[in-house]
Amino acid sequence: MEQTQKKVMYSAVQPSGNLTIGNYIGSVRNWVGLQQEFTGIFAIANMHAITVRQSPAELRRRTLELAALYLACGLDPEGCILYVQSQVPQHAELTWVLNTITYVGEMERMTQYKDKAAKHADNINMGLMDYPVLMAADILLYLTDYVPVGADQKQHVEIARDIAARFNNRYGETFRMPEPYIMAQGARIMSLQDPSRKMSKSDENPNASVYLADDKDTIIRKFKRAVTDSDNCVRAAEDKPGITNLLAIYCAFAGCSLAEAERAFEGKGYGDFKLAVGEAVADKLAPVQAEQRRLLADKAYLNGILSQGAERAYRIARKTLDKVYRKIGFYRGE
Ligand code: ATP
Ligand code: LTN
Repeated sequence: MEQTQKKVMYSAVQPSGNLTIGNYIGSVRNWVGLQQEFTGIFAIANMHAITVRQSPAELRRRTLELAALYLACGLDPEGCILYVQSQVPQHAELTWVLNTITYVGEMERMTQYKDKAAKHADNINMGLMDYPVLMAADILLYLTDYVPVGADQKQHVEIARDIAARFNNRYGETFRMPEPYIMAQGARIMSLQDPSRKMSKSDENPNASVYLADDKDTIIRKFKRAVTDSDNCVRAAEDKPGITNLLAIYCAFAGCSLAEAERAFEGKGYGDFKLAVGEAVADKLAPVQAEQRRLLADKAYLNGILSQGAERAYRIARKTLDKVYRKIGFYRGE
């Protein structure tokens, strides 16, 4: 490990589409807030992304865009390690070992696997089923303490814990037990068109998600069209999932509590409220978008950050994998 007393937080996002405000609120924004307290290691999970079909040119472009976005959101490349998953070969190597202590039945029960298998019925590949094992390898290689993710990823962090415990039991203490780190607010932002489903970057309906790259007019239009109930009262409630979701988004972007937001919109109708949500989101995103554009114009800088990140990640990952190979009895020469 690098010389530090701080606990390690590890997370990643797949470069599988345009990032939504769900990804931002549920993950990247929280990493930025936690980077002083923890040693942060953040990957661009391109090996996970190819478990569904990707266009190679787009995958390559999105990888750099995501790196620029991590930086534009405020991750400090000196304090944190930012790297591309496929550049550290230990991820694939540890996955193979962990595969041998993971059961097919466990993987078949994973919610995300079931959802994605239903959605991509023509491409239920081994990688899609193995996705959680690769994610466990990511987390365990870096002796991670905390994994800040949105609520949908909790099950995957739990299976990583099960796999770690199983390995430690069988071969002796090797991995640290990671814990999911899920924020009380904004861990599950819902689709604007169907508030019973999570907002997702791979939704076919562009009006369901607000993308970090959307301009102000588009953002305002999408919120205006968001599906809500018709009682015209801005208040969070179980039977008002649309408005409850918009309130969560508003609080995350305006930086206020639910009670404050409800008070601010007392007596106001949905039209005013939706406009305010759109404005709060657009105003927060504008500087991030400008910074991302600026960074993308400087490819040499971005490549430098990622190659330095890959080297730092490699040094940690190699140590862990060496230990694993030793424990399981792999021949290592003399
Ligand atoms: P895809 O649709 O391609 O599966 P996704 O939008 O679900 O992608 P991921 O790359 O799987 O995004 O997730 C990146 C991070 O964003 C994870 O930490 C995940 O928990 C979080 N996240 C994704 N969607 C939401 C959401 N709607 N609300 C809060 N957090 C989210
Ligand atoms: N599966 C995650 C992305 C991911 C991840 C990780 C998150 C890949 N490896 C390790 C945390 C830790 C997702 O967000 N869909």
